[in-house]
Amino acid sequence: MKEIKFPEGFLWGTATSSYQIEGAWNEDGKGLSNWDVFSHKKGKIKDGTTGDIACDHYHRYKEDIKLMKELGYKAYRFSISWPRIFPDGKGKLNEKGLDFYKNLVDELLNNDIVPFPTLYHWDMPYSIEKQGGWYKRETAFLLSDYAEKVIMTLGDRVTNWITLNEPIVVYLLAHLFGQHPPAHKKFIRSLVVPHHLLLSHGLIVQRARAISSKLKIGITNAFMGIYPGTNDEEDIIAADKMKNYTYRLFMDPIFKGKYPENFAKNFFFKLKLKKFYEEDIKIISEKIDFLGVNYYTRLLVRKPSIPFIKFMPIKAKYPGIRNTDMGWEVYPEGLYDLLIDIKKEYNNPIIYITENGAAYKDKVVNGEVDDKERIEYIKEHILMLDKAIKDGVNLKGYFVWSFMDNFEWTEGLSKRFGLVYVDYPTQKRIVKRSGYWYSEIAKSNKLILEE
Ligand code: IFM
Repeated sequence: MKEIKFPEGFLWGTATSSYQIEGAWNEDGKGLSNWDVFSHKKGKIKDGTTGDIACDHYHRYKEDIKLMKELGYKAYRFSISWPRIFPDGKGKLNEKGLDFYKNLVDELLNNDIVPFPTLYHWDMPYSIEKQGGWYKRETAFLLSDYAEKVIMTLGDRVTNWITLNEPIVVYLLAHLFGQHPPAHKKFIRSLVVPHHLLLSHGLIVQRARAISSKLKIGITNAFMGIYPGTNDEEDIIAADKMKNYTYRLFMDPIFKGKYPENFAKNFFFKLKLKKFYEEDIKIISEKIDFLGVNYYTRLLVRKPSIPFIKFMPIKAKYPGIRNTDMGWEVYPEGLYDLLIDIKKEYNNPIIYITENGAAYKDKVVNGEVDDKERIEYIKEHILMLDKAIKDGVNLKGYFVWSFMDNFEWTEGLSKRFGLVYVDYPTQKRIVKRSGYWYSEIAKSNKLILEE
């Protein structure tokens, strides 16, 4: 047996998000969200499900937190639904919506679980989307008004706050590839979307600082390992370009106060933001306390022989490749490489891995779920955390995506990421083998390897 000990106080948690678990989509004064409307449209969600009920967490949060406590998970990352608090995005506040999160936080604290709320995990009031959503600069201010209200209410009990979850997904999947609401494919119009998202992030940081100097505030970005598909010079350059258009786009403005070269040079981008650029970039680069890293897999990149196309992501193919049920390659080394990259490139920030995990086709057999592959996946990634910490990465915690199976956006309820199995028809929770296994790590702060 080999034991790997983690630094004192390392936070072992789990993560979820509001639309994916809460249900209660039209209860207690909640307003319609972009995802309510989108998931109700025919053909948008692959298995035809919606988040109307999802895990019914809105009604079952006490039971869910009790289970977290029994399992010894130390922290819980959840998100707050903007339309639950401001049904129209602005104006009248819905007290009952705010009460839900007050009660949730109290329940967590009473159970010694550290709350890690995210203020924006993709569900926005539908009225805001209709009025132009992220194309409009005003949305950044409205999101920060809502966030300020929430932080003012809960900031005496909640220290750690995450502004946005994976803004890159909002940019690419919702505005460029047409897969998430508003399901647009607008190459030029969408160029302002990253900027407005980042602006909302910066504004929230400023508002939080004004509320209390004790608060710790950060952003969660999505990362993939991005590697050249071959050793050819052209592919190496293509991979670097892809980094500019993906994660550096949401890192450089915050950490370096500027956009990556290729993006900043874009004529339309410059034209649209000319008036506000200088003022905004100062807000965006307001110092943060930690970076949230979401990591699942890697991509290989080639330079295609098509004119004007600078890079083309391709999927790895090799004998023995292991893919999850999302079709994502299992590549734990990518997490280590990424953490080392961030350390070098962005001056060794404090990092939490705010999401990492895998979907598999889980089956309940005799009341149990034996998900060996998920244990392997998580174990291999935790080993990379240990390696990164030993190499000086400032890593403070790790959150498994997800605490329980939930609504996986356009995949619906068919993809299961949880440590806890949800039997949707009965809403029964069944702790998977991985859930018990992770419990040992969280309780002991050690990973024990059988040799
Ligand atoms: O379920 C999502 C989550 O909402 C954001 N990060 C990736 C997860 C798995 O796809």
